[in-house]
Amino acid sequence: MKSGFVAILGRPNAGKSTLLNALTGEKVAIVSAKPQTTRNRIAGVVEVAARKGVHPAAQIVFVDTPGVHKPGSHLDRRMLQEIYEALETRDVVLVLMDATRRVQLEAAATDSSSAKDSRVPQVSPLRPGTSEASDLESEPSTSVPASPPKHERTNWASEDEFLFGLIRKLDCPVFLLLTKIDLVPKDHLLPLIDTLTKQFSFAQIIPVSARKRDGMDLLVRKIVEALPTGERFYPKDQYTDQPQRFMVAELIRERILVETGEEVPYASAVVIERFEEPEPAPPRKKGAAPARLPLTRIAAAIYCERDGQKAILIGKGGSKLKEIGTGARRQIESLLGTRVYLELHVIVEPGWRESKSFVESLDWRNQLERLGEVQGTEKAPEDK
Ligand SMILES: Nc1nc2c(ncn2[C@@H]2O[C@H](COP(=O)(O)OP(=O)(O)OP(=O)(O)O)[C@@H](O)[C@H]2O)c(=O)[nH]1
Ligand SMILES: [Mg+2]
Repeated sequence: MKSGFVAILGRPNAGKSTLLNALTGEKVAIVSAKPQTTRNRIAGVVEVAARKGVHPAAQIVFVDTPGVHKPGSHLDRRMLQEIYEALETRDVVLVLMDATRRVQLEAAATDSSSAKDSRVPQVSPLRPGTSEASDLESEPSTSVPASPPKHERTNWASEDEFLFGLIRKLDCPVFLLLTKIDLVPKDHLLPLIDTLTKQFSFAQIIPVSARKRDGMDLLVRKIVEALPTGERFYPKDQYTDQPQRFMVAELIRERILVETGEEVPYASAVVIERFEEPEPAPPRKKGAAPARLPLTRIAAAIYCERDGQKAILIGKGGSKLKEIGTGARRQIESLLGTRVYLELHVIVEPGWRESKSFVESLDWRNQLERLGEVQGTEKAPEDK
């Protein structure tokens, strides 16, 4: 069989997490219309059956990453670090470009060459290592309705260059994926592909729509062809590396992204404080009525940076927190397959995004280590 790691790279909102979910057929990563949704790298594992005369069976470990953006806070730098770590182990890299945005940029570049407007970035050719680029003040009106707060809007052209700089250092096959093609007229795609082919020597260029599942089979086939021969990295039925406890935290954060605006989603973080799995149900007696689903009890803290943000998260008479809780609980119940009792509370932690220790403590891999330590300490007296 074949197996390997495939890093999914791209600017914020390119559709990386949507692609991961479409490929795995599971909700592995949260998705939102707001940029910078993903904060940690997340693996999604896909088993591919052998196709006679086409390819052998394979296990592909896709690794979703945070969107490449100019770091402003310690949280941003941590997100960039996650990208570097995903690139350390990879056999193939997928670079996702939102086709709707590229079409806008192409159009802007064409307009600018006639209007000679120096503020519009030139998209061709992309030069790695050069960070000077013109400022793009208004966002293109693409499929993505939401925009980051003004102070977080950064320079798109230079971030594209940074992304290309990252992949130029790689020695593995790099595929370009034009995403969200369901939103772009077909006649716009060909010239775009032509331009991008001149800018970088991609091993493959594949237009996809994760939403419509267009291009998925071709993508998987090309990846399997490029992977080395090897054994599975994960058990056959495991679809992600994230423990459920952290998927739950992400589902709560997803509701915050959906339910709140402005600064609040960016200044929010979720930490699970209590996660009590139900006792295994006793065997059912013959003829007895089916037992109610077991209950998982979860308590989570939502961190934000200011009192004003806390007031927004709680809402009038607690209404907003209730909406967040109800929406999250439904998703968590479908993830866990149990009923869920969810308790949420909001804590102000001023300037946490700038705090190295706080940001590190949020990382689920670090939390997992600490939990292991705590459990180890609790068990110690019995071990003696
Ligand atoms: N129409 C359409 N929308 C898509 C498609 N893929 C993603 N989107 C939308 O694009 C937005 C961003 O998608 P995400 O998957 O969260 O993007 P991302 O690259 O993971 O973003 P970050 O985590 O912020 O870096 C969401 O509103 C998605 O629903 C697609 O194939 N078609
Ligand atoms: Mg994402």
